[in-house]
Amino acid sequence: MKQQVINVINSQIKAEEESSRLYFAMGNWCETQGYPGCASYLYQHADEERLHMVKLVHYLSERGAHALTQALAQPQNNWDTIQDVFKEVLKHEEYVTQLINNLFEVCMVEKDYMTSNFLQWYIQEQIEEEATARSVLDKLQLASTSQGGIFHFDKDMEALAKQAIAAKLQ
Ligand code: OFO
Repeated sequence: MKQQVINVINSQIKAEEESSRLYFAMGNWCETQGYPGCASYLYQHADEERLHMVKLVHYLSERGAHALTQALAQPQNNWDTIQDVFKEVLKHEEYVTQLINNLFEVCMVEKDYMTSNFLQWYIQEQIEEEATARSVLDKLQLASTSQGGIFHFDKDMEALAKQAIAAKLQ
């Protein structure tokens, strides 16, 4: 594998692990603020991001390269409102999409077609993750306008978390 491709995959490994820690910190904040459903949802999202990281690590090993276990940035730990949390989830997923696009571009320039093929899974995942983040934010904005809306929103997030966990076990 070309060193340039190995380097960008290693950067993505770090980014996925940092995403996992950011969502974990968000889940923890939700748990302390009385949003248990949002906490479950964000904790399971943190687990998913960790799996995205592990998938890249195994890919490098399969190709005879070495994935690095790296020092990570301290994530944000506090937010003013639950709306701020989910606005940031969407912003973060859009940022990850940029990273995946750049990664794909490097593979094309380096003519690493195997890696670009492998990255299709991540491209598809980003379409889904951005769409989910947008629909969660829409629901939250709607819920914020009615009395008791946030309580029901939190229950819906619990259900979403359960669905995602059940889908993983299939
Ligand atoms: Fe939420 O994204 Fe990983 O890849």
